[in-house]
Formats: sequence, structure tokens, C-alpha cells
Amino acid sequence: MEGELYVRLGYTMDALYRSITRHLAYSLGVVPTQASKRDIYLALSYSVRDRLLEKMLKTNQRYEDSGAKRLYYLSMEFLIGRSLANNLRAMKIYDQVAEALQLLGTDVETICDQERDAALGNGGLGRLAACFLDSMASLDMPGFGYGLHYDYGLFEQDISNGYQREKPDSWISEAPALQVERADAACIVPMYGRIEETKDKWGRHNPLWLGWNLVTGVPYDIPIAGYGGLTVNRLRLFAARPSTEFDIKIFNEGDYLRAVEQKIESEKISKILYPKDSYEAGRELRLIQEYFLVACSLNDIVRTYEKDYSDFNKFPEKVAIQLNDTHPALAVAELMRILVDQKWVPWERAWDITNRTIAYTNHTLLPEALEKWPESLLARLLPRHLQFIYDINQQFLDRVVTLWPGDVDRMRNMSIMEEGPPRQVRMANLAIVGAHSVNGVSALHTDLIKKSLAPNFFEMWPERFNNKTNGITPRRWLCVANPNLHDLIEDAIGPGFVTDLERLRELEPFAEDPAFCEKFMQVKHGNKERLKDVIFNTTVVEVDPASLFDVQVKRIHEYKRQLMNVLGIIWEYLALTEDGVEPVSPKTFIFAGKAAPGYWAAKQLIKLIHNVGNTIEDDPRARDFLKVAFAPNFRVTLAEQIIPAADISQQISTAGFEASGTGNMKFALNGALTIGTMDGANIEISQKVGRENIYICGLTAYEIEKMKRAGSYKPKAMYDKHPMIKRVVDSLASDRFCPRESGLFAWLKDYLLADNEMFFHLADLESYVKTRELSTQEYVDKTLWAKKAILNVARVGHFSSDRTIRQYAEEIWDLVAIPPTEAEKSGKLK
Ligand code: GL7
Repeated sequence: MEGELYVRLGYTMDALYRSITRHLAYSLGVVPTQASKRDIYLALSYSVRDRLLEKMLKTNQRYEDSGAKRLYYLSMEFLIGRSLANNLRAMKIYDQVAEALQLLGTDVETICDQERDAALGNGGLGRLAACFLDSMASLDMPGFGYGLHYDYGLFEQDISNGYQREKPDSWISEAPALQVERADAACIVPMYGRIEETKDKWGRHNPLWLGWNLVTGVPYDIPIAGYGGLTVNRLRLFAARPSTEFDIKIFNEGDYLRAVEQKIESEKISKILYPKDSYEAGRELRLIQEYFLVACSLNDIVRTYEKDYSDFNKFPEKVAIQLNDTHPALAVAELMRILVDQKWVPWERAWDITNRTIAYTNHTLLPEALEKWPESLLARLLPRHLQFIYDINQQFLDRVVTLWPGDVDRMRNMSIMEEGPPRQVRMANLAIVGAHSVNGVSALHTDLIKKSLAPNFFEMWPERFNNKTNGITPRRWLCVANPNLHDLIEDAIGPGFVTDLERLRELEPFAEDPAFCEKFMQVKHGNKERLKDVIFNTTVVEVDPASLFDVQVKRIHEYKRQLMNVLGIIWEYLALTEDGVEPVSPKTFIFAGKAAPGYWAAKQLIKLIHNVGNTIEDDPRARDFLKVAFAPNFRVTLAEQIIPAADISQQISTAGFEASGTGNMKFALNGALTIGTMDGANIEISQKVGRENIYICGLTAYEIEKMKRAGSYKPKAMYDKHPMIKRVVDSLASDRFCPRESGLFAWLKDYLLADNEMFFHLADLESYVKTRELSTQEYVDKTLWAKKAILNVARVGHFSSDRTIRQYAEEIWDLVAIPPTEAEKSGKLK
């Protein structure tokens, strides 16, 4: 009986109330009547953490008892956002907590609102990792995350006069409410030093890595609750600390200041998340971070394995390691080093084990994001690893030569080492050679990996390449972000769809049911009201929830083409003010997103969006029809507020550039209609929701590729030929949108008209503008719109990250679920 179970678990309102007040007194030292909201938030978080840890221990016991294979997800980023509300929903104690908080004179939303985001990631790649953790726990799979415990997450974005300003985001102060420190599981990581070539007692070549510096990796565990709350996995994040042994050595030499300096040096490693999205800057500290993650994780993985096994024969049957992009690709060399140097496994055998254990996901084709590290840097930082990389490369190239004798170009292209100067190590090649599986994140992206990124590798190992289209967790992106829509759906089709999202199909008949459509639109309207307040509180813009909310929120990147959206807005503005074409519906364009601090063009775009918005607002002919709002500091929590309120979702990247996109899925699940290009997962979304329920525009990836090869994209000719394009570009480049900063946007004309304009803005503009017009016309037909929006919700079940994770588990990891025992389910297990 659920009631009894909750009593036993301590999940009743009474028990939770007692737990919160106890933590107020004994963890925080405050009396309930004097507790601030922040105090109550902390006390509640500790109460939740207590219960999660208990379940985490039981889950771990269950996994140990079963002897099941484990999956380790290595990622430099986990973009978790807030945890409290998500955990309350997962544990199904949201309502009890709401009651308990009422007794304390507050309410659950206010308290959950105290939490600051864990912004340990940049964008889609990091958020995907967080969704995957949620799915693995919800599917009762032994899957664990490994990452870095950054002191500072992604910077906070302030806007001043339309310009982005970055402020540090100190996550470390926020972390204690979520995590437990595991000092017992700390490990030591060597770096720098030299190689001494020696011989062992049998006279065999035996290189020794000596004279290293040591850094300690201290793990912090964050419990990850599966839906239902019985399976709780963990995300283990490593913080860098000085190695005590090393410090003592210097202390003994009497050099106190050097010891302190050393401490600061070590702690730098996990100080800050690099704020670049789909881009690598090649800084030494970043490589050290990547190595630190790999070394700490593998040490932990091997130690766990060795508790049960005395040799490594079963390693690939018990351990799967997934590399989230190339960032942790050094795992290939590190696992080889551990097996060969520390565990005395023969090289060939070690290679077989490594290859069968490791799998690699590619997340981008952008050349500037493909990591390469100078050989000289690796020689200094990781001399022994570099030797392994040389040996791996030699063995690999020997095979290439046997298969394609004399094909020097092919060898040069496939080699892990790129000829210089400077000579560099290609991390993607290392990952492809070292892994038994290489996957892309949407059907198109995987196709492009095979055809353009790595055709030679695909020819050599076709079976190694596979697709795993991304997904999103419905727990966060529906239950937490849009509880009213969740409840409406549950009333219609009954419970259970949250863990079986394909069941949303049962909503299809309701798209024809006027009463349901009405309620559906009411939920949307309520979400728009809520967003109106958020926007008003963070900008000066007052938006009208009755207008069409047209939304583009994501990192600011040229390839994502926020600029094309702005061109579209200017087009509508000129049509309205100069041609007297009134839009059929008032529209609100909502933007949000961060630009990498050093990305000048992206930062200019933020300024442009603000200025276009201001110009329209200052124009009495336009302000009642068009509005532009830029919501500052985009992050998971803001996404949770914006996405449920969107009518239209803009997914307009240049085809071939967005590997998948996951925002596209979140919007569709929340009943927004997509205006999108045939890029990334948009293609699969359009197949699922039906072409009549999505607005597709622009060239395809293959058309663009063809034009690039032929050099036939001539934007200047399009500008000359189409009067409207000319008017839009000229007004953009004039001072119309920057009356007080003359010439500010003049560069955009040169940019857009250059033959080598990489992102084909003008090539897609006409098709894009027409598609926008069509969507606005359809929006005013409320019956039609509700139907299309509901069909989007009903048909996006495929894009649950549960489906994605099942595919990884079956097709790559060979991982099975270990569901809770009867005893756990009845709460009797102690
Ligand atoms: C990304 C892709 O750009 C994005 O399209 C994809 O959805 C995401 C998750 O697979 O990965 N690749 C990348 O480097 N970043 C991404 O968001 C930062």
C-alpha cells in the first residue's frame, strides 16, 4: 500500500516537516520562526538529500549483488540546472512538501525558486549529459556520470546598453546542498615529468615515467533520482586539490611559500568551466582539465572493477565507457597506460580490452571544434601517454598500409598525428581508432560523419559507425517545466506516459476535441502570462500574452542564424511601416542566449537584437504590432520558463551545421510549432509530427554543400535582384538601428554580401520569410493552431531520452536494467 510505504520511507508530510525543522536547527542553527527562505531551501534540500542518499546506497547494493555491467559517461559538462523541484517530483513528494512548507508559512514554489542553477555546461552537449543521467536512473540502469567539480560554472550574463557583460558564476557556494564529499575515494593524478628508458629484469624495454607533479582528485557525489525515486544513481565530480605528499616534501624543504603556490596551482585545474560552445581554444589548462577528468575517472572505474575481479579479462563485459565528444579522448591512452604499465597486461591484449570498452559520441562537425593538441605540449604534460599514442598510431597505420598499400594521402589523412609545423595530435582520430563505436546524434549528422568528416574511417570500419538521435527527459521538460500541461495530458490519457513517452500518441484524437483544444490553449496562455512577468522583471519590455510568442533561445552562434531571424523581423517592420502591411497577428519575438566572451560577431548580434527592438518600440506605427525582447542570462531555469510559453520555435541553423539540436524537441513537447531548416534532428521531428505540422524552409545540407563546392552562392546578386532583400540589408547597415552609435552595424552588409559567407543567410531568407508569413496566418486560426500544436505534443514521444538511452544500452553498451527488488519496493529493506 502506497500510504504505508510512504510512512516507512519517511515521505509523509509529518516526517518531512520534522526533517526540515531538524535540519534548520542542527545543520543551520536557526529556529523555524526566524528562518529565511534561503534557510528553508537549504533545510529542505538536506532533507531530500538524506532520502536520496539512502536510496543511492540501496541502489548500489542492488547493482553489486547483481554483478551487472556498468556504464560510465565521461563528460566535461553536465548542465543540470536546478535539482530540488526535479527531485521532489521524481520522489513523488512534491505535494507533501508543499503542505509541510505551508506549516512553515511559505510555499513550495518560492522555496524551489531559491535554488541557483548548477551551470556546469555550455549548452546542448552538457544538457544532453544531464538528460541521459536522468534517463539511466529512471530506467534502473547502472549508469554513472563522471565530470569536474568546477568552482565557477558558465558565466552569468548581464546586459548593459544592449551589450553582454560577463559575471562569474560561483557554483561552489551552492554545491553543498546537493552533494556529499567522498574523501575516502580520493585519487592521485601524476602529470609532467620525464621518461627514463630502462630494461626490466628480463631485458625487455621498460620505459618509466618519473619526476611527475601530483594532484589529488577529490570526488563529490550528486545523487541522481530516477522517476519513482527507488533507483538513485550518482554523478561523481572531481575537484583538484594539492597532493599532500607533494606538499609535505616541499614543506620539509622549508619552502612554505612554494608549497602554498603549488596548492593554488593545483586548485586551478577545477576552478572554471571553459565558456566556449562548439569551439576549442587549445589552452594548456583545458588539456590538463581533460586529462584530470580522464585520470580520476579511470582510476575510480578500475578500482571498482578490481573489487570483484583479479584480472582484466572480463573488463569489457563489466565496464562500458562513453566519451561525450572528444574532450575525454585521452581515456584511450590512459586506459592503455593503466593496463600495460600498472597491471602488466600485454600490449595487444590491453588494446583489445580498451577498444571493446570505449565508445565515442561525436557532437559537432564544425572544424573549429575538432580538438588538436600540440605534440610538444603532450610531450611535456603527459610524456608516457604520448608514447602510447605513437604506438597506437603505428599499429593503426600498419593496418592502413596493408589495406591500401601506397595510398599516402589516405595515411596522412587518417593518422592520429597531424604533420606540422606544429605537429599535433588529432583527438577525434584517437577516439575513432580507440573506440568500438562511433556515433552521431541525428540521422543527418551521422550521415555527414560517414561521408564528410571521416569517410576513410567509415570505409575501413563501416560497422563501427552508428546513429543515436538525441532525446530529452520528459521529467524535466514536461513535469517540472510545464506541470499544467502534464496534468492536462494525464487527465486525457491516464498516467504512465512520463516513462513511456510514445504513449503521447493517445492524445491524437483529442486534437479534434474542441473542449480539450480550449483547455490546451488555456494552459499555453497561463504559461505566457508567467513568462510575461519573468520578462518584465528582467528587461524593460512589457509583452502581451495575447500576441504570438515567436522564440529563439540558444547559444548565440553565426551558424544558428539569429541574424536571419533579425532580418526577418526587419522585413516585417519595413513592410508594416513603409508598405502599410499590417501583420495578421501582433507578434512578440523572444530571444535569449549567451555569446562566448571572445566571440565578437556573436556579441554584436546581441547588441543588434536590442537595438532593433528599441527602434521598433520607439516607433508608434509599429510598437503595437511587433515587440522584441531579449531575456538575459539564459540558463536551464529560464528555458523551463520560456519553452512552455512559446507558440513558435525557431530552429533555423544553416543545414549541415547543427548536429542535432535538442531545444527543438523541448519546444515541440511543449506544444510550440517549429519553423526550421532541414538540419539536425529537425528532419526527424518533421517526419514524426508530419510535414503539415511544422514549417520547413531553406536549402538542404546537400544543396548547400553542392553550392559551396561549385562556388555558386552569390549573395550580392541576390541583393541586387530582390528589392526586399536590398531594403532589409541596407536598412540594417544604415544608422536606422543605431542612431546614437553611427556605423555600428555597417559591417553586416559586407558580411552578408561576401561570396564566402559561410552560413547562407541570404540564400535562405526569402523562403524563410514566406514560411514565417504562413505560420502567422495559421496562428490566427485558433482551431487549426490548437490542432497542430496538440499533434506536435502527441507525436514527439520518440524524442524522449529514454528511447535514446535504450538504444545506447542495447546497441553500444550491452547494458541491462537492474530494477528494484520487491523488498526495496515495499520499503522493508534496511
Ligand atoms: C552540440 C551540438 O551543437 C548540438 O547540435 C547537439 O544537439 C548537442 C548534443 O548532441 O551537441 N555539439 C557541441 O559541441 N555542442 C552542442 O551543443 C556545444
